[in-house]
Amino acid sequence: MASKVFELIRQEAHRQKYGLEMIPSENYVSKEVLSAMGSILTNKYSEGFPGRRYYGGNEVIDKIENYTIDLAKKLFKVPAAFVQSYSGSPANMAVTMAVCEPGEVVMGLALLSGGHLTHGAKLSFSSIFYKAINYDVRGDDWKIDFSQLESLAKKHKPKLIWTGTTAYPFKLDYRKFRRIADMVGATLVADCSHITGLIIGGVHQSPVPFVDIIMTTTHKTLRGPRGALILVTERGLKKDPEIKSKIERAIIPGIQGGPHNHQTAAIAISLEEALKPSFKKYAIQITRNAAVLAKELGTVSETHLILLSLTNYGYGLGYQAQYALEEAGITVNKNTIPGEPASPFYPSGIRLGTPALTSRGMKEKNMIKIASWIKRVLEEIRGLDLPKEQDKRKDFLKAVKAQLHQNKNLKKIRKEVESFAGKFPVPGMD
Ligand code: DSN
Repeated sequence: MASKVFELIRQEAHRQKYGLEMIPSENYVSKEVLSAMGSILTNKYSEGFPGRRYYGGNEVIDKIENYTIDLAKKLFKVPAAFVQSYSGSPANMAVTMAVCEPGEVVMGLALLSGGHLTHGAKLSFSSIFYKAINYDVRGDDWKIDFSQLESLAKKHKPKLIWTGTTAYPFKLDYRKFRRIADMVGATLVADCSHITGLIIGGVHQSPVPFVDIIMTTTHKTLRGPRGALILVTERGLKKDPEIKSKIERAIIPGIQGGPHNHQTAAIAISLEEALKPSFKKYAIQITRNAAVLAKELGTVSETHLILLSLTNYGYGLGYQAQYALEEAGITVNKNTIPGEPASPFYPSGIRLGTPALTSRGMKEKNMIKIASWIKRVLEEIRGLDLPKEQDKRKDFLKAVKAQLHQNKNLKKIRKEVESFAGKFPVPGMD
């Protein structure tokens, strides 16, 4: 009898096809990427690096890893690449271990300003084992506060400065970060996980001329399998000639054991895909779609994502919007907004984006339609008296979900969304 898991995978495939995937860090991979991920390469142990393994039988695995490294160097135009990190967080840990001794100062954008956990958030390794200092975005325009960053850097003399965001709808100016890093002698690292596809497509400035090290996940705008790349620039090699061996030692034995060879092979395929001219068109369309969607929702986006404040509906209601949109077949995530007036668990915004929709071939006119559904859903929850965290009811989230699940208007929107979404092919499925 087939495992129950296959029926669950079928249900998830249905959700991915008949819904609108708008979490900006998600995407659809190609059939070829899926095939490599589901291949016999998962059977092999290969601790170490090509030509330097602890196990026999790695002749082919060495070729796969070397090929992936070569593709990464070619795509990003860098002299060194490491492809074994399981995902973004372990890759950021490896970079931090390679650059800093425990207890040294790392600086990154605060989580509540749209940074990442591993850039110095409380409870993450980055502040447990290192001295983490966070910079913020400005309260008025939500853009990075470079004057605060400069004064914090001068005061705390960080060994490492992160540039990188997870909920930031504006372009980054790497030159400004470089200037500050140089003032204090810090290693500048770009975590461009969210925007890598945009960089490759030429719609965002490349960090390569400005930073020492780059970390990117491979599964967001890059449209590959889950995984990560660590890249070292010419500038980075000059700053620390030992950096390559430090990164290797941090990956293994520092953090990881055997690499996931099926994942490495799937990354190689996604890098081949990103090297094709069609990828540039894809990146351009992502940002065009996001700009139109943002405008329709009354805000702006210069990238692939939109951070929408819902304070005009009430404080801390992001979860209500997330659940209501989910009932309508639209997947987004609740998110804090800069200067969050409520709490990280019950934040006042939602985060949404266009990479996955663009992979299905959707264009600007489709964004106008999708924005109209989102606005209808938000209007619908405005009119409902949903249970709130402030009610101090233990089961208030369950009660919100139950009430939204009964809602006829949301069901009606869901039908429209399903019929619309079902018409667009899904890479890897259709
Ligand atoms: N979880 C990722 C995101 O959604 O942005 C960041 O690691």
